[in-house]
Amino acid sequence: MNHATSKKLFDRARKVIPGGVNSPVRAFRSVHLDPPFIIRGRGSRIYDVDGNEYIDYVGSWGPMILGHAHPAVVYAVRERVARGASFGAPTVLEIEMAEELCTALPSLEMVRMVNSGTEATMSAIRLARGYTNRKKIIKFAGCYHGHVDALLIEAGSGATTLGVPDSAGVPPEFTSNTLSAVYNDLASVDELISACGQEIAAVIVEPVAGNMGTIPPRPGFLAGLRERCSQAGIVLIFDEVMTGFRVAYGGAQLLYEIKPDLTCLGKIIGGGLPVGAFGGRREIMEHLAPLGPVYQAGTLSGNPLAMAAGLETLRTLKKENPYPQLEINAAYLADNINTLLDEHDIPHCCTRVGSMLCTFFTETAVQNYETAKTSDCERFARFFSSMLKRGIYLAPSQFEAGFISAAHSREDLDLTLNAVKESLSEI
Ligand code: KE4
Repeated sequence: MNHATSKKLFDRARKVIPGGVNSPVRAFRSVHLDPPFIIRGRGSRIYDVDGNEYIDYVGSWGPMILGHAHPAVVYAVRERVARGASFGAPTVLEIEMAEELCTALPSLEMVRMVNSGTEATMSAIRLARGYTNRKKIIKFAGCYHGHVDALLIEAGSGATTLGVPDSAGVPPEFTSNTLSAVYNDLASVDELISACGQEIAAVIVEPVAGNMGTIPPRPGFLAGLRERCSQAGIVLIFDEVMTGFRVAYGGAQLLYEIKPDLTCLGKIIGGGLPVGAFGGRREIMEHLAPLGPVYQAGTLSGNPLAMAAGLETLRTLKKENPYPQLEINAAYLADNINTLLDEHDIPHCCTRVGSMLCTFFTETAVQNYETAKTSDCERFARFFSSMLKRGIYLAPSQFEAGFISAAHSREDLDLTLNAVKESLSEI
């Protein structure tokens, strides 16, 4: 594959953008490559400036569940932008989005739109503290909730990929109220609650962890969190930025039948445009300004273009219900990758929930951050590189999830499996 133009653009980008990227994981550092510069996408494919075509399993890190440039979404945005991009005033679209989210997610009585998943979790944390008048927050090592100061403790995703799970520039005072528990380990939560129970405002959790690779919740884990939070008056926050409308139309809370007190959303609900949202029980949400004492705001929150793209995406998902086929396709891909790894005697742990999946290069059963970190990241890098040169665009980090879209065909999956077969003999 020729990447000459991408390399020139990357050199140019690095002169004016830190690391040449606007989000660290895009820099491909942990896979020791320069990133291709993408010029367009359609369906399951993306295309770079050198004319290379890839089957895309990143999907903009989750939003593109319908595939790239879905005609209905493109039309919705084009039609909306012609009427003006933003007004900083209430619009009908925001009501329609709020109603759609509250209908889809069992626990949502009210919702507030923001512009990113980070804003959603930052706001939900502040709201939980304002509602309970408590300070401490429990998060789980390896989970990533955006780059919120207080949550950059043992953070996953790019923070782990780059080896900075605890970021510089965050004063200890900002994280002194953040407690770190072990994912899938209720005993680690019990220890923290028995030590600080009455001081804990919230537990925030990815109901399916997608930022230390993909790690499903063990049976009883989420129910155990629900029970403990209810008993201790702690706000249970499901960070469904990734899982919302991904693992089911009603998110992980529908799939696992757990009702959190607050939910954070993003990615899919914007259809590829900048968006986030947080919502939950009315009595909590009514603590938000302008009704209550917890301040939160945003110039472009509920932006008409993002609402148009997001609403069209959700309406298409509801109308076409791709989830059964996504399950079949993802299982087909994951099961065959597992078989190929077995045949090549390569230590591995394949994980999946719905159409989010991951291959860890470790013989350890991956159930939390520590076991995820036993994966051979250099072998992952070799695998990534082999797949990329065969036209398969995976997430450029062992500590990320891969995604299948409704646009991925069986042919795409078989081409991918052929590339896996060839790559595994190289790594
Ligand atoms: P954003 O601020 O990036 O929109 O969302 C932060 C966030 C919050 N919660 C969860 C569960 C998330 O997965 C994310 C962001 N996900 C990463 C990918 N693992 C975004 C990719 C990136 O950082 O470039």
